[in-house]
Amino acid sequence: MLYSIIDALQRSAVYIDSVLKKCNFDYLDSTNSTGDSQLGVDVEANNIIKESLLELDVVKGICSEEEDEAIYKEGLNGVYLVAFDPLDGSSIVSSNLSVGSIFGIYNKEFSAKNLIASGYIVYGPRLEMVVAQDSVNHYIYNGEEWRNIGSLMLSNKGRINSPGGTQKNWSTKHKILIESLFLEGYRLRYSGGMVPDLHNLLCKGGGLFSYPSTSDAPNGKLRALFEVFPFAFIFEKAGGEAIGSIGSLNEGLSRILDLNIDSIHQSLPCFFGSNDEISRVKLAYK
Ligand code: AHM
Ligand code: MG
Repeated sequence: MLYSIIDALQRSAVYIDSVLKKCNFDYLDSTNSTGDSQLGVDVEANNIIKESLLELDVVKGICSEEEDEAIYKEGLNGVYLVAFDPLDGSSIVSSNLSVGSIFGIYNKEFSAKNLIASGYIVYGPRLEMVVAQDSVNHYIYNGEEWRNIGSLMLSNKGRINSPGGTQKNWSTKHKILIESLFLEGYRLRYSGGMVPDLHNLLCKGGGLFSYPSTSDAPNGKLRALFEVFPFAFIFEKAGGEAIGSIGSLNEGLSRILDLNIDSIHQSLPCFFGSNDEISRVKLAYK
């Protein structure tokens, strides 16, 4: 059953990849629910994924970063809900950096505990897809078909540091944490697209990606349903961890997949990484 959803997303990926190769990257006059300006290609990618999912009998509903509300199908037996960010990295697409699509597949309800599979597509020099269920499978498209090239697993400790958010707005404890990793020899890798940045961590065996609470964005930037929950699921299945918080950071950081959200467009501070780096984050934020 899940296979038909993955198949639809793979077909959408090929289509969106061809659109990205041809289109311009002009902004429209419209904004999405979070208030972000929309590119024509954001809307086009959204329509491609939305239409390919809604025509499947197994899909009960969808929810997209580019739509105000979730869309439910009436009177059918589908049980799966799919939440997706159709084109993540709008701010870097015009400079031809890699961008992606992110998706989470939920059983009956859009809540972290009901997430049963998730993944992302990378539109880069190669078209790639990663799907996490029991393990994390890595596919590449060779121009004709998708090939599974193996599974992704994180080491206990990595060497990459990918720190998001405006640095002048970081808290002191966050600055100390990030600086301590650099002083130990971690290398900076941050493109501004969470798909290529987190994919790089997964392919290179680990490290830390952070998008913290900042003075200008106390709830972080990245959205729970469309970006954070799917990657939390992937990192756990790859042997790593993902922690974050809803609301006040005074309540501390918790496992992201145990968190409950109040609205579909909610954002939260988040940390993804190997076990060693996540232990350091917990200590730094204690
Ligand atoms: P988008 O959905 O508008 O593209 O924003 C999400 C992106 C993530 O891919 C990335 O990690 C983050 O925004 C980068 O933000 P910043 O430029 O503040 O570092
Ligand atoms: Mg996004």
